[in-house]
Amino acid sequence: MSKKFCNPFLLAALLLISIAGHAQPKPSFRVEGEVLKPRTLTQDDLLKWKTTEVKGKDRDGKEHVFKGVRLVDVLDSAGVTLGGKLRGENLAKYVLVKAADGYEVIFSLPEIDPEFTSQTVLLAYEVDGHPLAKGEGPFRMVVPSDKKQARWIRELTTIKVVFSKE
Ligand SMILES: Nc1nc2c(c(=O)[nH]1)N[C@H]1C(S)=C(S)[C@@H](COP(=O)(O)O)O[C@H]1N2
Ligand SMILES: [Mo]
Repeated sequence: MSKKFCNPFLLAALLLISIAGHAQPKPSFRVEGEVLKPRTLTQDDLLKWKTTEVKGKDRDGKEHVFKGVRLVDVLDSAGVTLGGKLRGENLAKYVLVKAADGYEVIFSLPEIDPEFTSQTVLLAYEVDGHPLAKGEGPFRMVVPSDKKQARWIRELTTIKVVFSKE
């Protein structure tokens, strides 16, 4: 080590910077279960993908613009049986989405797959140009085609593909 780096103040500063850098892990969610490639994804990962915007009426009764990635693209990146592979016994799989508070909702694969439906289920990280608020984000499901917002799960933590056949 060169003499310059033996300065105790400099060492302390470097140590503090490195602790600060690790103290706040990037928010992420898991994709797991019946998938070829289980993975943990952060917003940085999602920003590399095609973004989608959808309009939806939230519980305040007003329309908002939500930005994020399509749930189908998240599942596709983990190797889920979609598109041409979504037939036969694969139709007995469903998607279980879990939140930090223990709330859970499910989607069937045909509800998400564009070969079956023209609706978009969005994994959102922004609303009206702002990151989702604490207690809502950083990741939230937005399902504009549902007349009730019960599946608009806030603080999403896990997406698990489950095979319902015993
Ligand atoms: N994480 C989480 N998301 C959730 C819920 C919940 O309890 N936990 N409730 C759902 C229900 S039932 C509704 S109606 C909507 C709107 O809830 P809010 O009125 O509390 O905003 O959020 C949905 N998303
Ligand atoms: Mo609700």
